[in-house]
Amino acid sequence: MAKRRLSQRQKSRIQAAQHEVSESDEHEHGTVVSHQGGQILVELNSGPSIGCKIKSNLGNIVCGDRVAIETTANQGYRVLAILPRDNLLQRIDGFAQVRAVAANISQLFVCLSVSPEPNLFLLDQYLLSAEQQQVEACILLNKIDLLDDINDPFGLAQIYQSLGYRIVCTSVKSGLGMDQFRSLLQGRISVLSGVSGVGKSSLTKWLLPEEKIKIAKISEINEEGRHTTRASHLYHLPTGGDLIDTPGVRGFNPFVDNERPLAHGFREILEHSTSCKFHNCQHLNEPKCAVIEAVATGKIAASRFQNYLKMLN
Ligand SMILES: Nc1nc2c(ncn2[C@@H]2O[C@H](COP(=O)(O)OP(=O)(O)OP(=O)(O)O)[C@@H](O)[C@H]2O)c(=O)[nH]1
Ligand SMILES: [Mg+2]
Ligand SMILES: [Zn+2]
Repeated sequence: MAKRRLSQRQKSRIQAAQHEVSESDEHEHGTVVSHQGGQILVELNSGPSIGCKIKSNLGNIVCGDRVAIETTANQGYRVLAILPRDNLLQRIDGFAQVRAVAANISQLFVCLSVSPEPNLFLLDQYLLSAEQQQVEACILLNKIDLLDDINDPFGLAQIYQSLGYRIVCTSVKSGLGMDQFRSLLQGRISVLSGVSGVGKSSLTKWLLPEEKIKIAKISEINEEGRHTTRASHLYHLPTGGDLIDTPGVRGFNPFVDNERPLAHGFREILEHSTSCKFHNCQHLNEPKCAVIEAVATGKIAASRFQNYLKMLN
């Protein structure tokens, strides 16, 4: 208990110090455009990009973070503080540690592809994160050149369009849907996320042919990507807007804000839950549960409800 109190106190002290730095005019400000190992690349508001070290105790720093910088004694640069964030996408890694994915974003593209095939549980995990952080989410299905029939592939439109999510189908190969994709990026800070091999870097490279961006074939044995992109990178687009390409994930275990019920990450469950008998209904097996009723009558897609239950566990 004593240990926890101390660490809380330390935390507030660090936050107060950071707040002081971010309010002061003494330090230059910039945006993190990449982070690899202990080094981050910061684009200063005054123009140039500089490599920076990070002051200890700052916690996770990610692409999109706005930071305050100081010059060190040996003419290097160091991040002193992270400026207040509009939002922060976070996941829990395999070691139960909270990992930041990107900060201050306006749009999350959950990237799926024809091969590897879409994983709807992963999609719902991303959508939950976006709902919790109040970030607009868009579902992108890439590699549609591999499909014979492009009429509602994988039944995505049937489930997700009616919930109000935009679905964009693209092919980097044939160019289909790419103009729509580009127009959605204008004036926004967008993130491309999803499993390895769906084509996140290919989409980025299509927009920025001059950039050195690594792309690699998926494995012929298991049709999985090869985790080609190792670190996130924020790019400025010539047509306006910024785009963050991220490394492919195996899974995305979202960091859930315990203050809010999980149903807040599922639009239709949240909507129906207002008619449940109990205000704290978890929609498991409570009597007069409007959510369970809506699943039974097909108003809520069974896969969405299954994924909700899976996450609740
Ligand atoms: N047929 C087809 N293949 C594509 C398309 N887009 C990308 N690919 C291929 O998919 C493979 C993986 O592409 P990447 O862009 O490296 O995938 P990624 O999502 O960035 O993968 P990670 O960096 O590992 O997360 C490459 O062989 C690409 O050429 C497409 O629209 N159609
Ligand atoms: Mg990549
Ligand atoms: Zn209920």
